[in-house]
Amino acid sequence: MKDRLNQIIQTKYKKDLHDCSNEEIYNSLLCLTKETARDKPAITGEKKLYYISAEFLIGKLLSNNMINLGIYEDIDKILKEAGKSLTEIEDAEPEPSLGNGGLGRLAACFLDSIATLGLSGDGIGLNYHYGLFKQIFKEHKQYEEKNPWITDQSWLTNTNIAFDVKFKNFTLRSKLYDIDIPGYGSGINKLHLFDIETVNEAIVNEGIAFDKENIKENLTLFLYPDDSDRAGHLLRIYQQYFMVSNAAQYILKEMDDKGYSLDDLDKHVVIQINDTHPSMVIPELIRLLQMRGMSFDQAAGVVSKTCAYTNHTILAEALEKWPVEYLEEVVPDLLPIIYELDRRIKEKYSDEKVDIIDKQKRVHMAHMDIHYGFSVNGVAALHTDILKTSELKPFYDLYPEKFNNKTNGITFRRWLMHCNPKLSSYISSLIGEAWKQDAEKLEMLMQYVDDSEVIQKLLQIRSENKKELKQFLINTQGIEIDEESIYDIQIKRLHEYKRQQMNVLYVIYKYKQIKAGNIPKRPITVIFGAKAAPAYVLAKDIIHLILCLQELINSDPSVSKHLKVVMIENYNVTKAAKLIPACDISEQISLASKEASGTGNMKFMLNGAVTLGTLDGANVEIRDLVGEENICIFGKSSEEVISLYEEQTYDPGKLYQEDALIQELVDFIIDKQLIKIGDPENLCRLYKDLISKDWFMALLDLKDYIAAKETALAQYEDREAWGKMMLVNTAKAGFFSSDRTIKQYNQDVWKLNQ
Ligand code: 26Q
Repeated sequence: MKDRLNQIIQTKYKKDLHDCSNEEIYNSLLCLTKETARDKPAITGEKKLYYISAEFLIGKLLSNNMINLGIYEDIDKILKEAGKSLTEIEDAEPEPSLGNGGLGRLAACFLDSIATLGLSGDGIGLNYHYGLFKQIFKEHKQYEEKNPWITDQSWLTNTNIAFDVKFKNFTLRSKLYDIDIPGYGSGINKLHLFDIETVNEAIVNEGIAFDKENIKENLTLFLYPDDSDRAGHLLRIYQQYFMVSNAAQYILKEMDDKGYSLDDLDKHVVIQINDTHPSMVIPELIRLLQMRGMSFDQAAGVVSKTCAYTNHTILAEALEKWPVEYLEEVVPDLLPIIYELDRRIKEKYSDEKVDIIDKQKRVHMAHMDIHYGFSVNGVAALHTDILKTSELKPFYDLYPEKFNNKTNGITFRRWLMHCNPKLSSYISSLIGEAWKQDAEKLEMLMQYVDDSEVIQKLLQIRSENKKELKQFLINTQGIEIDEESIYDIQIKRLHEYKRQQMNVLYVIYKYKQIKAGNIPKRPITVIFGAKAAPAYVLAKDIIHLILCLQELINSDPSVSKHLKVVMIENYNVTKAAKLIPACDISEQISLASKEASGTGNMKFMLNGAVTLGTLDGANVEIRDLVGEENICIFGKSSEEVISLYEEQTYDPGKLYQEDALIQELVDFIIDKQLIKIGDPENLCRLYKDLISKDWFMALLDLKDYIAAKETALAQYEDREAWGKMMLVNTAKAGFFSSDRTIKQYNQDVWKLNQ
């Protein structure tokens, strides 16, 4: 390894390792890692999975690829001997932001597990040049900039594969780039990212503004650019169709290359449709099969046995319904097929709720997936239950056999071995290395639950990780936090249903308490990290409030000794990996029934944080695993929330009027101290929304939340007992390995290697 690295460095830079800059070492390691992957066998099989997704939030790849290829430790040692630090070298790697959040990160974890389990399965998506925007804070507000990640040397490998994709008014030629996905101790799968030949990075102006109508040059520039107007929606349809047409052509090409008959498509191919973004793959495949001489009946039949759909959301506004008129404008060739698919459903079922095309001439993408796919799954037990009993009930009544649950998971290679090396090696010193292949073995840690030496060591590792995070925040944001304080962390996309605003109201509560002389036993650091969609007004108002409070509190010496607020700028996968191992309290406080699963909750649990959460998504399963005494649960249940929506009786104005504390906290949003720091328009709008609408019921659970958080903070003072909770959380996290999730998908849905 050492010789090869030196050779690469010599050829590239004509110097020795210890004279190289971190960037030069990074480029050399990139080369070495790609080369090592090339020497590993491709994973093959009679049947192959294609995981089609508009998002793959892969994060930085260097360390993870080295871990999976089994060269991480050698390289780490070689670098240390030359006086270099791998952590600093990693800083030179740009992070691709090819996803928004959970759904995209899940796809990346799945690729890791699919390869690790030796299953033949590739990802197919788009090669966004600027990905999701980079978040910048200016004057306490979020601004968006492009996030370029494709440099001369990158993980992308050029292929010679290209297809034509025909739109209404023009045809675009694609260009395929591949990224190797090495499994941990196994072979290689691929992530296929399609691009357009004619993409033009130069058309992006200030921020992330660009001509939305210039499809030939903009199609692969950004992930979901602002979709608040018609041009934005059309661009999104262009992207989706471009992705799935390439995917379908690629899949059929591989069938041909392997000499399989298209009649047997379902025996050799399974397609997982990641939310509805790739749903047009169904009509597109039918169209292509018809062009190859198959009848509509046969094509629809075989495609239905090939496609499976995963639902990631219960928020009605996030379910895609495209006006027929939009599809007409972009992909007229698909419409006769969609009309026919819809006609067959209308002929068979009289219930309008299961129509594909509704009375307002909108195509319900999820409905098409359910009728013409063989599997529908939710992403946590509670979520799947809600789909069956309420959101998708009419479909469950028609096809109970299609519905199944696959509780999400995370790859332990990235979310423990890489991000928390100290905890990882301590675990191995206690129970051996077998947990790395079989995560359920972490349960062996339970034998140490009463061993105070082990508990002390866990507490010590946590405090070392907290010191590292403190240094990171000094370096990156110039904010100094108290390493002895309790680190309370909420990191996820900004959305009203996730209720960052409720956490903010807690911060206001604590601020007021401290001002009134009720000093907490120990300082508290409340950390947020969140991007808001550029056109999501209230989400941006909440960010504004957090940034204003950060200034007010951190610059008031009488308060900042006891309470600090940190809003992480440009929260991303790399930052998550630094925050999670240092966390004491994991905030998972969505309105019950609204968070399909959550996966951050699993990452925190695995690293030994204690969850403060509602009984929502996978929190329910976390509670079942760790037991009530090792988690802090509060708030109304999903049943109660669902009935409140049904009865339409929730009235935040009443809660505000009748409860002095709620009133005092909400009023502070427009207190003159904050108005002086911030923008009255943003603060007033948020204030008004909370007392008149509060669609995600932050005020409903607020008091319960404050009480639960106070209890958790008090529990923290019994360090030994807290250390035990940490141990139980890590020990019981094995279930949330994405290896388990993928084994279940394979057993119940994909049936590869059988
Ligand atoms: C839809 C229409 C128009 C524009 C954008 C979209 C859009 C984009 C992204 C809709 C949804 C998404 C992403 C959804 C997502 O990340 N869902 C999360 O998926 C995770 C993995 O299953 C779950 O853990 C989270 O609970 C869920 O919120």
